[in-house]
Amino acid sequence: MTRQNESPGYQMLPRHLQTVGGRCFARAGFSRASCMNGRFPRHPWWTGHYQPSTYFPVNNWHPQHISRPYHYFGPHFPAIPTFPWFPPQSSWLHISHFNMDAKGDEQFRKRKKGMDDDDHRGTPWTKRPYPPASDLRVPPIPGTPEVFVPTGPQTKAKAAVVKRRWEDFGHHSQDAASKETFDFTVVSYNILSQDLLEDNSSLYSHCRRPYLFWNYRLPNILRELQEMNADILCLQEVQEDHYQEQIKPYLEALGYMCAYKARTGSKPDGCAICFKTNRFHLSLVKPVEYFRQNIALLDRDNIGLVLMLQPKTRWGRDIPMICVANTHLLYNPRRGDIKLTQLAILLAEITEVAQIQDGRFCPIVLCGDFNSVPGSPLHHFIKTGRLHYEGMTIGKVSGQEKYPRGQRILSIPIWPQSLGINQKCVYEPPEKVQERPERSLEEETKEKTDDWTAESDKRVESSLHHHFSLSSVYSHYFPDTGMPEITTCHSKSAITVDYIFYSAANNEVCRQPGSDIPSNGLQLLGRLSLLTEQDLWSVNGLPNETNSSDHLSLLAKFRLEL
Ligand code: KL2
Repeated sequence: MTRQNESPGYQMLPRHLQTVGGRCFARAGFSRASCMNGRFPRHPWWTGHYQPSTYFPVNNWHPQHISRPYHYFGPHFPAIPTFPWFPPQSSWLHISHFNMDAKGDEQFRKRKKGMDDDDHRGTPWTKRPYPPASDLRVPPIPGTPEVFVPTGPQTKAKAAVVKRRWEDFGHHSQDAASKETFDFTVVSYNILSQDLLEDNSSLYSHCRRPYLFWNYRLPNILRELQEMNADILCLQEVQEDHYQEQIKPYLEALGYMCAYKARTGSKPDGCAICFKTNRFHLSLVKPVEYFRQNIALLDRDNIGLVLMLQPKTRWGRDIPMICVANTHLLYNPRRGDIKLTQLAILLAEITEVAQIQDGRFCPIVLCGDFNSVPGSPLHHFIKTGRLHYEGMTIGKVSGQEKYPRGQRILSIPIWPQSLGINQKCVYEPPEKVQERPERSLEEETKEKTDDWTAESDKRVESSLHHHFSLSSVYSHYFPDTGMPEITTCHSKSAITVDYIFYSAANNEVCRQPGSDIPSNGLQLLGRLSLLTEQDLWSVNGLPNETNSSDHLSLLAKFRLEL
């Protein structure tokens, strides 16, 4: 049997792609493994993994040569054009008409159909080839800490820029100058995994094709990380092979130690937390999986990662630890029930490691892509520590959609007791869980019909709580114009979904009631400003020539009083 016969999806491809090979376009019945092995080339050129071509010297290279599938070049043209490892150059700006062509651009076509299937457990992912880390030629890093975004007409040789400003709040804390303090910076950045980019190519139809290749994006991402020079990096959508072979070695050379948690299931990306070894000792690594074999609700492969870090100071006395958590919650806009449960698991895990004494917690920094917008019930829950969800539809939880499609009402409770996590997002001792055998919703409702306390009971039961007092580094709207801040921008949306939450020093909740013990919270000293949607479209949205993810990086500076 031929491969064409094995896959109905494959037969649907245009003739040239049936023989050229490359990515698997139909996940069902046509695994990546079978796609990448056998007679299919190990280096599909359009994924950005290039074999050097003897016909096509680097200095004659022109981006237009890779703007079309190679069969357009005719039979005498080299089969695999060269796409060398080289830094972004302004000379690239003379490229014309690099927008992706919808018709015939089959190599970037979405491989699987069905809306929101961001997390279906599919066929195993097969590692694709890539140049080794030693081949990386990252452009020299200019001394300026500013991050630039180019703008202006595509044909101009010199790009205009939209600057992201450093917003300094340090003046609030001048009295702290006399105290012993520990200042540190944190980045949260969804770097857009190449695999997801190719899976969801329709989101990037506004982009010039060369900017979507991994070999182009990687040096930009690494340069941006190096420029920000943060003490802690919380990265999402880090593809495992890119992490192991390129990102981790590069960051280690910059003085970071890195921890990584891959998604469960078939998607090849995960979350990383990297920290400067001259600033912190690593005390604990806690990978968090949201998938549970026996709980139908938790059938998705998202993950989180929690680190306990001990600041290194010259005083060398007992310094409070810092808990750093990073996650990428489920994308599916309709499944707020799953998102809330994933968040509850992460909060329960943080509670386990961040509790110090008397119910107090060490300072917490919670970063990530929460796939929920500011003001949504999920965001409200993180910030206020409570959520009354009775009668709320699952599609409303994340606020991603103006007209939410998930119409089912959140069940009470949202997750089954067998998860072992109570409504305060804390792991419950197993005895407690056993004491209260699981009842069906009908049973519970029937029991309570005649009970005069039923209503107030229901209100308590349909409320979520958590013990942390978290503030958001960003305010989500520009105070002068009221325009929303944007953290992710592509063809289908421009919204905030990324956050850095932290235990704020001025929050009384961080303090034991009536106690003189210092609050142990963090003071926000500054942040790198975000942009409006208009700013981003003025530079062709994301990713673009300079910013190589569909998210912006978030950067904050904190102070810990010792
Ligand atoms: O919005 V994201 O992009 O936080 O950057 O998180 C998810 C989405 C990521 C991981 O699942 O993949 C993207 N439509 C739009 N984006 C999608 C879709 C989809 N159907 N599926 C996955 N993603």
